[in-house]
Amino acid sequence: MKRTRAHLPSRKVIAVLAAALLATGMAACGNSDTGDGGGKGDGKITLGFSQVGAESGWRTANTTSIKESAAAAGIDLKFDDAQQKQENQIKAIRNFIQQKVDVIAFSPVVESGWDTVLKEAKDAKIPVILTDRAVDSADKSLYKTFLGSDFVKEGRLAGEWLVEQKKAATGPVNIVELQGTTGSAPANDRKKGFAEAISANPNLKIIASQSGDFTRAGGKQVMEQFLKANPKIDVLFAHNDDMGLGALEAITAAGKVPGKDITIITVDAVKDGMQALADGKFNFIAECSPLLGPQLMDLAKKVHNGEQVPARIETQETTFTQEQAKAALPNRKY
Ligand code: GYE
Repeated sequence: MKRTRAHLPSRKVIAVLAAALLATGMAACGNSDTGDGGGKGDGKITLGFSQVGAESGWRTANTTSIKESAAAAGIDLKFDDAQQKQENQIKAIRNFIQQKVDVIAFSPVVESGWDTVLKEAKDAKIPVILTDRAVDSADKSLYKTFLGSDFVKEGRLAGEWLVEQKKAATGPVNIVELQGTTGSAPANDRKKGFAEAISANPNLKIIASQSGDFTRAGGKQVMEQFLKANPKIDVLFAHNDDMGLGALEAITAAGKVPGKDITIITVDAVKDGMQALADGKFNFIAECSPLLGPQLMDLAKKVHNGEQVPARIETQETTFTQEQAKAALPNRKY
């Protein structure tokens, strides 16, 4: 009894203190929420990011870069994986708007069909950053900036290398092309840049071109079809390493030597691709960097603060031959 009685007043005190603390906390929360555009109230920027999926080595490295950079920059990241479906991305963006995140960033799986949801974000006054891939919206005020590679240039660099390699060819050089995800910016642009470059030599002909959806399984399956339908294939241009790696299996299974019987050109330069290049199975890679995280976090802070940012920020990239891949591999981060 004595003990209970002794505890009663202090319990009351605790209850009063707790109520007081709660009230202060809520007030603080309310204050910073107004300043934060609806964040959690802890002063941190909340970034909603809708990722395409996990279709390739490039994508995995990109996701890691974004997660690590958000943590390092003290940004509260809400990450959503759309499993390569536009409808999932639209849903994720609408959720971010409802949650009143401070900034939305996303890598659009395809180029078209974004105007409505982007307009919704704009009406909610949430700035949007395009990461990695572009949209074809005519209204450029729907997003603040686009951070990513020049995919047309990557395709062109791949094509120019081939033109140089085959400059002595006297007969037709048969090329097959593994396209990325249908309707995606990298598939559209790499196709365009490559076609433009190889038009310099009429001997270079694309005899088949189909999507392998940027995956290894897709690359293997489509390459099998190409090999069945075309007895003479001299060159494979794959829009990413993963499809090229999948195609290696199909080529070997067909009794051909990749890198010798068939010249293989890819894009990305992720570790597995670089290994295939160093091993002589690939012949050339146009680099596409997935390490967009640090720049994205920097941009998120700037647009949140209302600072002006450039409308387009291009990633710096290079190309690799077999010898250059051997030299670069030991220090390759992804
Ligand atoms: O090349 C490919 C990935 O959008 C640049 O998407 C990216 C591309 C990359 O699946 O591997």
